Amino acid sequence: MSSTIESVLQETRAFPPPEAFVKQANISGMAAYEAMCNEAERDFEGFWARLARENLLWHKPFTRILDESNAPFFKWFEDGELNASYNCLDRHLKTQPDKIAIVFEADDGKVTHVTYRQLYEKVCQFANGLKKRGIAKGDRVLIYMPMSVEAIVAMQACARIGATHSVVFGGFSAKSVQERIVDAGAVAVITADGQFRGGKEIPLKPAIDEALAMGGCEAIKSVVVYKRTGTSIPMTAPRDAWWSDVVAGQPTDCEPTWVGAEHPLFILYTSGSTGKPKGVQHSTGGYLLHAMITMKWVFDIKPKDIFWCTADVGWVTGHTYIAYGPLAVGTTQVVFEGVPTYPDAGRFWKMIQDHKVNIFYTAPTAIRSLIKAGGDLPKNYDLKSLRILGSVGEPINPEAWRWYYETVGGSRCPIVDTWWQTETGGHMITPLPGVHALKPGSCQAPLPGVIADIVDETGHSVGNGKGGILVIKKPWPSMIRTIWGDPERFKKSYFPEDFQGKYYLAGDGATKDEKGNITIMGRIDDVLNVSGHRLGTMEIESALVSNSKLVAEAAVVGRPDDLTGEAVVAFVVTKGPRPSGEEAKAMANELRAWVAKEIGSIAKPKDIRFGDNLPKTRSGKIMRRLLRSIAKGEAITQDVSTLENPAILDQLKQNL
Ligand code: 6R9
Repeated sequence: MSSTIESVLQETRAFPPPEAFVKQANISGMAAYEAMCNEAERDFEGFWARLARENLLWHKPFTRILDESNAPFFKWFEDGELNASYNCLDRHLKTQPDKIAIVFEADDGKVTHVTYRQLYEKVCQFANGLKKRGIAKGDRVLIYMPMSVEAIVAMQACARIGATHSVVFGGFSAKSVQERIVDAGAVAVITADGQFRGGKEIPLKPAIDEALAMGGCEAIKSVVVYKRTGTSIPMTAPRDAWWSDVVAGQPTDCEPTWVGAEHPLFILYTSGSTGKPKGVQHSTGGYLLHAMITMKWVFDIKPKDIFWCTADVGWVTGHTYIAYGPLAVGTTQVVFEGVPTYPDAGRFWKMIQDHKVNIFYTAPTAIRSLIKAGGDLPKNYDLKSLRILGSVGEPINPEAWRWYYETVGGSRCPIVDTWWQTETGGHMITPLPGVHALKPGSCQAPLPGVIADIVDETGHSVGNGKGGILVIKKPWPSMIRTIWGDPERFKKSYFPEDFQGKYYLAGDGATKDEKGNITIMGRIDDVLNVSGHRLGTMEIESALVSNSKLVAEAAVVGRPDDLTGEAVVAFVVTKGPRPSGEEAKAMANELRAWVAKEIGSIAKPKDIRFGDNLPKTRSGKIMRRLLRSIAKGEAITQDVSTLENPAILDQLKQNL
């Protein structure tokens, strides 16, 4: 594969949008884009205020736009009042009640349609049920659900009553759930008995029981369980209740709870450079605004479009581009329970064909695995409905880009390579389908109103043709408001003193080419990107070291991986003698299972190496750069003269 990658990397063609596409686009042509950028430059606040008035339905209009008085704790539209669920559902009741909101395809292929009116009624009933169970405005509710209509209903119902949800991906362990319940101070959990993925049944509720038994979760007074698999599970009365009982007899209307624009709509945990995940807190008004405008600008959404984002609602992509954005703009979207390779690697293409999907949004890791599992399969399906393709989560290598463009998109569909983060709330840097000539592998240009730049360590712009640190120089409405319960860490992580606390530090390195196109080079902190999932190396190290029976010390680094982008490599010093041969293999497996239990399967190290020690300087610092070279299998060219014990390098080079 690497030789093809090289040949494509030299690909210098640009892919301009077809004339006909430009004509119909919501942002039509470069002049239109530049006019919007200029408007934002001329009157930054006026620009965002105009969009907020045009897109959102306000219960009480805002009079203040941006409040910078307590920077970097910025506030947007603060004195305005609205409700996110009202903005996603009620607004469609008069205009398009019978339009399909969700086409749900289950793992086994069963399809269910839910109209906007039906979704509204489900959300209202569940919201009433939550209220009856004592959940109120400001409460935090943890959601641990399979991909389902009910997961969306749960999020929307929380929003409707002003409760702040915190969705935890179903692949995370009981321990991770417990930590998040404690950190968020949650009072209720919404979960399911289990889920189906790839023909297999995976339990969910047992992890909740386990988490709640760990202690620190005494505030949880209610656990609502949606029955998905029907496998019998223990229910603890009166704490646990079935979803069907919670909604039984509840009215199908529920007056929305109006909240201030800054009211926390949700907290979503993500990995940072230290061991403890960060609870990224988002607002209601600014967040929803960005979800809506990016649906219109980036996905060029039109009333008849069928939209499909393949993310899980446990990630930010599933929040903005499943649970909120598509509903707020009234689109029909596909929601999928299963995995791309079941029953075979043609599943995505069959679903695009069956549901006549127009806009398809997925991750490079899925694209790469589908190329590997069946690069010719898309040709067996009718994919002519496709109009736009999207990519998110990690850099897309030009090889995967070209396959996506040609084989999936028939060389007809613009690819929007959208750079953004849990913290940014929505797309930030991306080509626009009716504006930019595409450059494979590059996210190219910031959205109007997003003031992105690449700077050096002193905060000076590097200019075209150079690389540096990606920053956002002005606040934007959907930005992270704080780290839940840790404002100091928020300031330190995102508005560091290096830049006088003025710029938002994204944590990514990037380059600008001669034309100013931005290309992301990857994280500059200790965060890995495995299959588009963010994992902190420190988080995995702490998980390993918490196995005090086996592990004395551990260091974790990333290594490039053809399929997953990056792979986790762990270097471990054991408590007992260094294992070798079969014993080492068995111990590596035991440690992998341990990490899966501590964090979740996605964090399992692909490769574990054992050494009598780790390479350290005489002052005791682990030389991670050396470990990265060893992990990659590179020759060591670094100076090792400051190493305490150079002999251990040979031990660590040994693959099991
Ligand atoms: C939405 C999401 C954020 C990190 C980000 C960056 C990487 C995301 C990318 C991309 C290159 C893209 N990333 N999109 N890198 N090109 N189009 O993924 O959020 O899980 O918080 O991850 O993902 O490194 O900093 P999140």
